[in-house]
Order: sequence, then C-alpha cells, then structure tokens
Amino acid sequence: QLFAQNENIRLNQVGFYPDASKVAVWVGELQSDFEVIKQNKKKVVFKGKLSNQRTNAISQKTTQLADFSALHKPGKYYISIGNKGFSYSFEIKKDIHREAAKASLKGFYYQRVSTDLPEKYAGKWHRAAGHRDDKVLLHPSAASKERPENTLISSTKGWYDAGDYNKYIVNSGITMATLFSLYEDYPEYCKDFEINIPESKNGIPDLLDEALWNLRWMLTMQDPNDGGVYHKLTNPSFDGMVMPDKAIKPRYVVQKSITATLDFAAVMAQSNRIFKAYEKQLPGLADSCLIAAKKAWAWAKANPKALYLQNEINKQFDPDVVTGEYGDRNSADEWIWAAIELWITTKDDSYAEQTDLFPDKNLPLPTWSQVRMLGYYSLIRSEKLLTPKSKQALPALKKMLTDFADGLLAGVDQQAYHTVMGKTARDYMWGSSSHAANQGIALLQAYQITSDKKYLIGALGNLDYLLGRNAVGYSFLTGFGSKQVMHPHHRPSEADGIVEPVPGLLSGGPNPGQQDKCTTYTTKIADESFTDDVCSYASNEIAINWNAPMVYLTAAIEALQKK
Ligand code: G3I
Ligand code: 9MR
Repeated sequence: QLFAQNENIRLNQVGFYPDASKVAVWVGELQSDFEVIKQNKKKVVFKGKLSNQRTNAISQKTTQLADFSALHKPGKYYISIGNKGFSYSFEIKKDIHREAAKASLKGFYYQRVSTDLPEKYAGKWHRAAGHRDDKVLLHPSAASKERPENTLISSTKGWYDAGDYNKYIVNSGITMATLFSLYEDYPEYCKDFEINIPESKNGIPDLLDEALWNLRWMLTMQDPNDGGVYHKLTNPSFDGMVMPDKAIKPRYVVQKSITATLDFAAVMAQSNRIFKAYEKQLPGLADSCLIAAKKAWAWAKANPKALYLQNEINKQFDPDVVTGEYGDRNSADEWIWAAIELWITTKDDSYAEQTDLFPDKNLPLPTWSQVRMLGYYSLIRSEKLLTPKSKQALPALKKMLTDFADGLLAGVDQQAYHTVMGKTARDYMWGSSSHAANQGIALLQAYQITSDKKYLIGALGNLDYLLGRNAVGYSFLTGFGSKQVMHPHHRPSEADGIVEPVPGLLSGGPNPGQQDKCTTYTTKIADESFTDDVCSYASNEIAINWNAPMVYLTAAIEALQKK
C-alpha cells in the first residue's frame, strides 16, 4: 500500500549524526507506533513506540515524539507513522551538517558589496557589482568642522545587512563578534573550513578572509579626526526589489553614535587578537585595529549621550532617512562589551575599573541591541590571556552561564517539539531563527565549560528546530531540506530571475508581530506566524546577524562531533 507524504511528521530534513540523538515529532491525534524505513530497499530497519502526548503551550496542539536515537547505521531513510503516511527523507551520516555550515558562511560572500560575484565562486547566482560606495555623502547629521555636510568619503566593501542594501555598524558588530568567536573557540576546525571564495588558499582561513571584507569597510566608518563612528551607510529610503547594480540612489553616512562606536571598539579589539597571528599576510592590520579601537573608546568617553534617534534627526535635517534605525536608548551593554574586549586585548585593568561589568545576574542572549553576553563569552574563552584581576571574575561568571543554560534546558523533555526553542511565545521575536541559534551557542558554551553532554544535545535540538523540527515544518536555511524557504525577502533572490533563492541564508522565522502586514499569513499563533512570501520582511527576511549564529552553531557542532 502506498501512503502519502505527511507534513505533520516534523524532523531535521537534512539528517542526523550516527551516534547523536534522533527525534521526529508527530503533530496530530494520538498514534502508537512508528517505523524507520530504508529509502531504496523500502525495508523497515527500526520500530518504535511514540511517546506520551504533550501539548504545545503556544498553539495547544498535541504532539508525540518518535525517538530513534538507537538507529546508528549511515544511510537514507524516512519515517512512517501508523496509517498516517511518511516523512520527508533524511540521512544518517558523519559530518552531516558540514554542508550547512559551509553554505551559511558562504552566504556572507553573496552579501558582498562593491564587487562582482563571478560564476566561478557564485555559481548560477553570479552577478555584477553593486554600490561602489567610493563617493558617499556626509549627511548633515554627520557634519563636523573637518568634514562639512556633503563631503564625499570612500567607504567601499562590507556586506549588505539583510534583504536590503544598506550597511549598519551596530548590526555588523554582533555579526563580526559571532564569527570571530567561532574562530577563537574552534581555531583548528576553521583552518580547513573552505568555501571557495576568491581569497581561498591565501594562507588565511576563509572565515577570516570573509570577515575581512566587512572589517575593511568598518574601518572606513570611523572619522579619523575624532575616532567617532558613523551609525550607518544608507540610502535615504529602501530600494525597490532590484539587483544591486540597478540600485543607484545617493548614499550617505549619518550621525556618529555611541552604540556604533562602542560596538566598533569591541570588534576592533577582538580583531587585534585574531590578526596578530597573521602579521606576515596582513602587515600592520592588527595594530591598526587596536589603534582604531582605542580612538573609538576615547570618543565614546567624550560623547556618552550620542544616541542615534532617527525621528529626532529627521526633524532637524534633510534628506529624511527612513531605513533601518537599529535604535537603542541603552548603551550600558555596549560599554560592558567594549570594555571587556579592550581589557582582554590590552591587559589594562583600567578598562574594567571604568565600567560596571556585572551590574546584575541577568544573562540576556545576544541580539543587536543587547551585546553584553558577547563580552562574557570572550572573558570565558580567553582565560589564558587574562590578568590576575580578570581571572577573579571567572568562577562566578562560569556558574552564571551554566545556570543560564540549565534554565534553557528545564522542561525540554515535555516541550512539544523537544527543543529549547519555543518553550514560550516570547522566543518568536523578529528574527526568531537567530534566537534559536543563539540559544544553541549559549548551550555550547556551557558544554565547553562542563563537558556535560546534555548541553550539546540541547544545542543540536535547536539545530533540528532550524532545519525542520518546528511548528511550520520549514527548513529555514535556503537550499537545505525538503520543505525549503523559496521566497525570502532578499532583493537579489527576488530580482535575479533564478527560481532558487541565494543559498545558505537563514530566514528570520516566525514572528507574530506581522509588522509587514502581508496578507498571506494564515494564523497569528506565535510559532506558526510565518509566511514564505517575499512581502514578509518581518518573518522571512534574511540578515547577517541571523546568519552568523547559524554559522557558529553548525560549524561548532561539526567541530565537536569530530572530537
Ligand atoms: O524592545 C522591544 C521589547 O521591549 C518588546 O517587548 C518587544 C515586543 O514586540 O519589542 C521589542 O522591540 C523590537 C525590536 O526589534 C528590538 O528587538 C521591535 O518590536 C521590533 O519591531 C524590532 O525589530 C527590528 C526591525 O529591524 C525593525 O526595526 C529587528 O530587531 C531588526 O532585526 C530589524 O532589522 C532590519 C533593519 O532595520 C533593516 N535591514 C533589515 C533588518 C532585518 O529585518
Ligand atoms: O526591505 C526592507 C527591509 O529590509 C526592512 O527590514 C523592513 C523594515 O524596516 O523594511 C523593508 O522595506 C519596506 C519598507 O519598510 C516599507 N515599504 C516596503 C518595503 C519592502 O519592499
């Protein structure tokens, strides 16, 4: 008898490691048994009982787990449940997530500004260069004595932020830190993590080469006269859905901000540590980064109230700027992060004395507007580099982090999808996919501290979430899985005339805010509030700060499986 494919069997559509946990989720009325079937031979290789029913706290739907962790043999399979039909196929294999790790890093290459993407590297998504950005206007909000309004500056390279074509320092900050942290945490793995970019084989790991494309841009955003950093480089308003080379509106750098400048300082201080080892290939770069970081810190000290408030700016100046604000009225966390990175790099304890590094016991997961955890991760991983004073902070910090990870794991066994992600509706913020990935990173940090496998299993569960074990049944990484995201809010993917979107980009994921007012949502339930429609910038855009934790999660899990 031939059964139909059933989308209500949810699983990681890419697959599983031979020796790791393996769970699929059935969404629907009570069933009892499941089977795992070998794809070609149609032979049943595993029989199991579904778990007790659990209720999704968000949608009230009932689910059951199919646990087939005891099946270790590599191969291609699918799952079948009673007379309900079968799941998408999946694979059991060593290195099963290596391709997703490589693709999500390669996703950054596709976001490069100011350069052609030749077919040799970009395949069928090759395209002409957009935005030279070598003659960018100084917006009146950014004017100074040395650089009056409409001064032209060169600010080439960088990555497009997201589905739009602007470049924002705040969002670059967390993105660079996440990629650099992967490098600092897993340097050996990163050495042979190659993604076929023009710089491959130049003696520098591809991850660093890719990040350099954006670092070079970031350096141009600092005003050499005073060390302050312009908040963003942008058109006054968003472009239409056109290819980069067709987007030719004038571009501006806008007011310097405290958050951009401190994020910049943190990234440059971390860059110094990383690029010191590549002095031969990149002479002087590490030094320049540290000088830039210190100058930025000095500017921040002198301008602590310089918030970027777009509405206020638009009341005073023309032209109005209405692109992404990355507005943030609280810079306490940016101070903490910058101080910690400068402290680790310079070993100068005064950075810690100037800032209250541990104002409370909260450990908010990193987002573009909340970055203090990035500093804490750095402190923990840099143990060997620390001064006696900074070492004192470590035991309590490690305890805070493992307590936090325990909180993430609490109740997962009875959660509808058996994932840390999605225990509450609050997880479904704008860019919820990055929240799942960042939870995974926090769990991996706890694993590094304790070697307790429960944290690794929790992190892998969130990767399963991202690749299909979720309430909408999509794999959120373009190019991966059977039910793929096909219409992300991403201008090149929409405008290039190619059916498949640019690969390796992480869709934002469910967000009940529905700020885009698309008409194709089918529900307001938080974990189902997703529409694979190009109109949906609130649930289906892509962004560099979402891709970076996907790179970290997949690559780190791969690195840990190798051990
Ligand atoms: O801070 C409040 C919180 O207190 C409240 O509980 C919560 C409830 O909705 O909202 C929080 O504010 C949210 C804010 O992000 C901070 O996370 C807003 O609702 C939400 O609308 C806002 O979304 C941001 C969005 O821009 C609109 O400003 C996203 O985080 C941010 O990722 C996104 O970034 C855009 C850029 O502007 C432009 N380029 C594309 C990029 C990705 O979509
Ligand atoms: O394309 C823009 C996307 O990158 C932003 O995240 C989003 C929110 O700021 O805005 C999108 O642009 C839309 C604009 O806000 C309103 N008009 C339609 C634009 C999308 O085509």
